[in-house]
Amino acid sequence: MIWNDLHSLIASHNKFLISSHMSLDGDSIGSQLAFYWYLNSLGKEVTICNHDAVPAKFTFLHNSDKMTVLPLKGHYDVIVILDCSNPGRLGWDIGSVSASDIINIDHHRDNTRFGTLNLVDTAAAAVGEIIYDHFLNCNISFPHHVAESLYTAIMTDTGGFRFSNTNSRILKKCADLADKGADCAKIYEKVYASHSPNALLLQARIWSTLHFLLDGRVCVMEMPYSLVDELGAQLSDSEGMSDYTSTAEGVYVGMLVKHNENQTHLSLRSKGRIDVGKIAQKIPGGGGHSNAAGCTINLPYTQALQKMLSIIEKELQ
Ligand SMILES: [Mn+2]
Repeated sequence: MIWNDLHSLIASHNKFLISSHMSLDGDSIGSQLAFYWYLNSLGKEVTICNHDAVPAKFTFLHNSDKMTVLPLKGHYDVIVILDCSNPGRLGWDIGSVSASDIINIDHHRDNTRFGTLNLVDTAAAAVGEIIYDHFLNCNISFPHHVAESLYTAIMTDTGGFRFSNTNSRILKKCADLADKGADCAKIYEKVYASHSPNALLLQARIWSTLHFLLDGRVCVMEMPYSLVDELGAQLSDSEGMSDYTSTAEGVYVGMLVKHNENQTHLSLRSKGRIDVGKIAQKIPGGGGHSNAAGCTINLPYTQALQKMLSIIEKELQ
């Protein structure tokens, strides 16, 4: 029984490092903070360290100020990796930390089971849901700020309860989290309705690049990374823009393409039957969910886009 294995592994160790993927999102932050509270409540020594800082819209979450960025310092008994399908997405070398165990908790179906203990539930809407299940299974009661972290994790990974992973099970769990103190309206406002003026200016510039390709079946928005600094915005201010690209009628695949001179990152979105996770996997290091995925191509924008379009064209045949 995996819950018991997790429980006894935690019980027999003291120093823990928690980390997640590059470009932190609501699930990676919320689940890290919930696990941080959990390990602390068991009297463990816990460090959270990630490649990237917490985006401003998530800093309302309790203990988000405890989330540090690289470099890693010190020795750890156990590394807990959350919401990360493979170590390559961490942005740091997992081999450089001599921990005896790696706990891998994730819901990505392309997870490589890189841990010494793997808790991968591809049916879960978010890692926040898996951690909540663990708390329920072990009869662990938690303070309201943990309810808010878990609710934030699930809300963001369901696209604000709009994606196809939203169902009665998820809504019931989120209702329970509201009962346990999660302030739904506050969390919505912090995450989705609080923008800096520069963030909106950045989004306006990205909107202005919108165009359709492959007979209207593909929608593209693009952004040079330099635009973020130019407008005094944050990279995370472009997050969520990719979701709009798959909303137009007739579009099968949408993408937000961020690029610098030699490298291009594509955030792919789809509705229904087109599996962008499989499309992203055609690029080394790429992957994700069926309707939301991403990959990085080491080519300038125009060439990278061409490469992706030829993959999509075959997929749409
Ligand atoms: Mn997730």
